[in-house]
Amino acid sequence: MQPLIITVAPTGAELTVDQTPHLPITPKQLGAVAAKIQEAGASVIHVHCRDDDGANTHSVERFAAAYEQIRANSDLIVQFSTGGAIGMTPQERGAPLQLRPEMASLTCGTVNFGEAIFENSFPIMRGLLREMQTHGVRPEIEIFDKGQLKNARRLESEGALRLPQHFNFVLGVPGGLDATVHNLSDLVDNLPPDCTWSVAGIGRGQLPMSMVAIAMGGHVRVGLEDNIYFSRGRLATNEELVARVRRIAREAGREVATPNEARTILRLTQREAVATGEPASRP
Ligand code: KMH
Ligand code: ZN
Repeated sequence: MQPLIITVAPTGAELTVDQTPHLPITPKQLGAVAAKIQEAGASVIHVHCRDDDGANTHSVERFAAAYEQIRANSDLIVQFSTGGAIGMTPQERGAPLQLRPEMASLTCGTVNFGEAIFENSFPIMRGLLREMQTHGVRPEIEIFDKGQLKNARRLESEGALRLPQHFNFVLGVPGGLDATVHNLSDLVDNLPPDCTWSVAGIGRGQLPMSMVAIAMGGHVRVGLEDNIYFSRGRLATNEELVARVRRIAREAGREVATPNEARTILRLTQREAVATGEPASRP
């Protein structure tokens, strides 16, 4: 089996510092967390930004500062969120792509999200994919529900999305598929050819989904964006969640991927040809 890629989503858009003191908010805090999670075994960081008060922001300046701090403190693959927070415009969500991170998330369809709607119509998805292509950014396809796999294939057939890519199954969001072994295995069975995959189980689904993915040969996303508890009633840090997955994987005979090994597995060693025609190297 391939080495295990552990992605960390350390912050997200839904949590507040009142819910957990371990949420990295500022660029400096994100840089410090990046060093700790890489040391613990992570190879990818999924980035959301906040302002100093903890409010969600997708400002290019804030992402630039976060990117700089993460780069200064780690060699992690940096993946920006284009999902942002509920209520952000598609333009806001796509603006930080001009900073040319190696990857960015792309949710492949609209989904209920608790009491809200996480909107990803075809025009929104096509627009974000165009921005990614312009800036040489590789999409990670986020799947919250099974029909979203079909949406990805439609985008491919239109030429808006090049496959194979890396898919992340986000399971357990109220409004999306539950975090069950059956659902995960069904999604994996319906993955387009040659694609790699990871699973992000929400809340108490995070640990069992990670264990199943380790056994199946897939990859794992952990982090406070998806789950703030280490065990019942005990708040987690991002690095503790990584370290636990690494321990379990090692017992199961899988070592974790270094960031460069993850780049090879995810075929990130060569950037997408950017719109100017020149393939660009990593920053
Ligand atoms: N905060 C959610 C509405 C992504 O990062 O691409 C969307 C989200 C997905 O977190
Ligand atoms: Zn996210």
